[in-house]
Amino acid sequence: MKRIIIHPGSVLMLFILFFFTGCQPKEKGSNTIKPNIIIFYVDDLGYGDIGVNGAKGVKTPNIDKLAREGINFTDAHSSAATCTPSRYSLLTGEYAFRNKAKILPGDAPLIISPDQPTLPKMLKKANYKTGVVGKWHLGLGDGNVDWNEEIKPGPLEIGFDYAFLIPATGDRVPTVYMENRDIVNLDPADPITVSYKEKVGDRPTGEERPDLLRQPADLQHSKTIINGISRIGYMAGGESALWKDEDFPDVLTNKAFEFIQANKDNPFFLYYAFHDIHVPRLPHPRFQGKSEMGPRGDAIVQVDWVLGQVVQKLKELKLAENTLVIFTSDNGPVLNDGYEDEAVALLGDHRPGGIFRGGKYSILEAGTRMPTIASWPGTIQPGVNDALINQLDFYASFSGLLHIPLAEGEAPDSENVLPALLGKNQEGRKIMIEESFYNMALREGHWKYIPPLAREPGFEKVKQIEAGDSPVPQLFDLSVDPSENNNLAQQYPARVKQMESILESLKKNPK
Ligand code: NG6
Ligand code: CA
Repeated sequence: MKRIIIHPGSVLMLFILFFFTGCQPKEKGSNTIKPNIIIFYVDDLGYGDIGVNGAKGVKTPNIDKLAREGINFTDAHSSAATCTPSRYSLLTGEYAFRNKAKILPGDAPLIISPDQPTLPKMLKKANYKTGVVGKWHLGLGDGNVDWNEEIKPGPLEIGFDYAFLIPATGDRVPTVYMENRDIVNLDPADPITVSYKEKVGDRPTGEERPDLLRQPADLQHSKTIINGISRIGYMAGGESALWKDEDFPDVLTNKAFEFIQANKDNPFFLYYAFHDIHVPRLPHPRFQGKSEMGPRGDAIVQVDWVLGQVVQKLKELKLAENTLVIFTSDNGPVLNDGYEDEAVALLGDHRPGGIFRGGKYSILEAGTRMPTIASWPGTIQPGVNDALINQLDFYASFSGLLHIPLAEGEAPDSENVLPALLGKNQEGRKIMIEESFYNMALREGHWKYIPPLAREPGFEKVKQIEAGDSPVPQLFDLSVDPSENNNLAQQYPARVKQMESILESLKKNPK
């Protein structure tokens, strides 16, 4: 019998090798660890809407577990207080205002150019497979989209290998799914026509038949009635392709499972963009009544369920320790955003923005300060992190992690905050713009400067959100006044002047 002699040194070497590599996949001949990356992007979820951040009236056990086993960020921001701009920044690493990105109609052209560098394109350089599932709202086509033909440019032209989309939002037509470049289940004999200008086809509108509505809607949302809900925009045809809003969690999560399963043996990036908790809030019947806050709270329960399902799937496939999960939201909370669904009436003592004032559309902190969790079991040390970070920064941080150099001008506003993201320090960025529906503010550490803006009250009147603008300059010290109650502008005129000039120069040029 042959004796195998194992040198004690080689056992040690093996041990060291195992200790440092774990089971993370590595490129041959390189030391780069390539975790799978999943970004869970909730829509309109506020800082205070999750249990770990003080939610009342709704329980979020899966989100809380992710936060306890990962890092809960207290000063992490979306780039803007509305959806399209935030998504634009997340995928390009560029402030949305540089591209004049605003909330888009459902038939708008794609606002990211196929020539532009993007986060998924950068990840593909590191051999990632990239997928997006859920709400898109970045426009599709080049200005005259025909929903019955191949739709492009779209996600596949800007770096995604796979896409299963809600093309715009849940409250905008077309109310159909799109997979890669095609509308799902479309009958060619019943083609889709969409118009944001005039009525097309014979579906009743909310203005004509309010009696058919499950949720009363404002004028803007009173166009085509589909699934008992009137939407923004007109749509004819496509009957066999219509979605049922209540099925979103199951349909989208199954698509995410398929993508994860198909890519379990190579690094993947999944951008899971929830429709929840945006209006219209129509959680699946099994989640109805599961919170004390009506449909808005039940939609949060549904989000929590989806997160739990995907995390469980990662465990089953033995991918959990090799996956960096980020959970966050695109803009602050809103109660009544066009439909009456009891969000205001059933709020109780729940504070959707936590201790922060404002919400969706607003220049106050709750507009962009997002519930944000990063988890990478075995790599990230659990904790709470107060670093100032922005979703813009995922781009440069992941490129740092994967050693993919950025070209000149690529992701121009993105900063590598990887040490904070992985919990190694609490140092984020020093300065940052916060963009609201109307205005732009500057954060410099714990200081916040909001330029004066005189205008008629708009959204806040209807939506019960404080827009936060004022005809006079505002300066807040968030370290002692996180709720932005005490305007210090008169007390610190030099600081106001200095921050005003930093803001103006940053608006003109990145960094
Ligand atoms: C607004 C809609 C609002 C919502 C929002 C987009 C009106 C009056 N309001 O214009 O209901 O759809 O756009 O939300 O039409 S977001 O989260 O996608 O930015
Ligand atoms: Ca949103």
